[in-house]
Amino acid sequence: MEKILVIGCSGQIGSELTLELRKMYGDSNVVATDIRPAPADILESGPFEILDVLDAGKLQLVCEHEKITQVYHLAAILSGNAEKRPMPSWEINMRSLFNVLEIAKALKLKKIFWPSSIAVFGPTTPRMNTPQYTTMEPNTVYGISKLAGERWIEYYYQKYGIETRSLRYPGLISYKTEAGGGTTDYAVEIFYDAIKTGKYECFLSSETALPMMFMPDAIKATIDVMEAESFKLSLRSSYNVAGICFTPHTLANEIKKQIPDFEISYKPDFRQAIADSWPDCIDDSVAQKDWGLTYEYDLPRMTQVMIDEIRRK
Ligand code: NAD
Ligand code: AKB
Repeated sequence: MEKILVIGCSGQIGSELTLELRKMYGDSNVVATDIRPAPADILESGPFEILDVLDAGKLQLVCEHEKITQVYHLAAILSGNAEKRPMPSWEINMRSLFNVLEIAKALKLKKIFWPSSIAVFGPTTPRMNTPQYTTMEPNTVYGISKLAGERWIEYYYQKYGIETRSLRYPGLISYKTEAGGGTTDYAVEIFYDAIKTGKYECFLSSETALPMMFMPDAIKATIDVMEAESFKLSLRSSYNVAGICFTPHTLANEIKKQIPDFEISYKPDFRQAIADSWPDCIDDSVAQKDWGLTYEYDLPRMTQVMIDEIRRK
């Protein structure tokens, strides 16, 4: 019997992944936690606890009391917010990971999921079809913490046999919960503003290409890599997952097909430099080969669902 702990259940990914895990493992077998209250559907469907992942003592007590076997550790400070508060963000991103890994070692937990990001790449990385193995010199606090985290999860696998699993998510696009302070957030905000006001002022320039992924594809990839048999995984750092690559200009044109009067303007801010250091699109052939990564959503299909669902909200 698996018993799962989700850390950061109230965020953009956690608010959807928790419900999907409850469908798979049973509502009472997925314990949702966050430092802030959870959305109503998480509170109503199963156990929830307020938990600061930096409190290692409480984290261990929850894992022991609930007889946890797997952890999905989603709490982090994302790229844009981390640049505003470098040291506290480093502390949250790194110490939380060590707390989870040390408890996994002490309690012999079966599996840990910890997400990495395209932020592990930097200005010296090839931007087009960025390979799985390449130059990685991130120049953001967030990117440095993700690259260090990748090294540490591989270390805990090799030294202590902990089944660590990870994906380098691109920017994630979803309609349930707002994005949490990243550089790719424009691709979520644009839909809300297009529907509410018919206009959007983008904080990246029109031709800034970035890899993105629609949330249902990200949730499926997360569960697939966690469910994959151990021998199929050829790497224990983190898998490239590519999704869809587009610029703000391309996305705006796609939205105009549904909302013809939609207008976009551009006022790049500090996040432009972050985006400029990240790939345009990445190569995820290793994930395809090892555990069969696939996608359902291309740009037109994702745009249609985003507009329909946000209108419904
Ligand atoms: P988010 O900011 O929406 O959610 C993170 C959650 O963690 C929040 O609900 C927050 O309250 C919680 N949290 C923060 N500090 C905490 C603490 N000390 N203790 C407990 N909970 C705490 O982030 P997200 O978009 O859901 O991202 C989840 C993970 O995926 C992060 O590691 C992030 O780096 C990674 N990721 C996200 C994206 C994306 O586009 N959303 C892309 C790449 C990687
Ligand atoms: C961010 O923009 O910080 C995140 C990410 C790509 O890691 N969405």
